[in-house]
Amino acid sequence: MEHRGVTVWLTGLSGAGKTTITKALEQELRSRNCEKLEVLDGDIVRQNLTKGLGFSKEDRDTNIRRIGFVANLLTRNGVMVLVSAISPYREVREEVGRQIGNFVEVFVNAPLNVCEERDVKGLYKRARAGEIEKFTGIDDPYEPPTNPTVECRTDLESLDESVGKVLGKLEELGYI
Ligand code: GGZ
Repeated sequence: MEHRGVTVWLTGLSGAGKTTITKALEQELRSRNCEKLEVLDGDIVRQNLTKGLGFSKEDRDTNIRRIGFVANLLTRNGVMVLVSAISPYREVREEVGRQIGNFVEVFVNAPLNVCEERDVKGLYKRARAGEIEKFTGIDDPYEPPTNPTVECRTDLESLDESVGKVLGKLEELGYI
């Protein structure tokens, strides 16, 4: 299937479900023969493209701008890019969105207490114990999108429902 380039940007707290939705979306899009597809996951990008950056506002903004730069290059070459990063600051998310243009913002939303209960990697526990500083939601801010293209309430809806919402929006906007 040929499609227009677009960046689908998933933002939300650690443990909200960004990576899970991204993987399911990738699988579904590939099964629909969407071949020009690339995933940029914050966790992995931080091991190479943005290696060495920490979690100060400045470093997080640099992380997001670099991811945005690469996503923009890919998008304008007709690639569908799935970005998964906490991206806690509204201003830089919006800046990157304006640059890319073909930009779908997905707010992966689960309340902090739910993310903390899930604590898939045990990071919240470590943050509460003071072993990790500047942990988003604990002692560092998260600014929710004011007008996301799609909102997935992962505490209230199933994975299939969340993925279906994003796919539905991509269809509605003519990207797939
Ligand atoms: C938030 C942190 C932190 C702090 C390490 N705050 O859920 P994860 O574990 O697998 O993914 C998180 C990842 C955050 O990287 P991002 O590139 O998405 O962040 S940002 O967009 O804000 O630049 C989390 C882990 O790294 N992690 N320390 N202090 N998340």
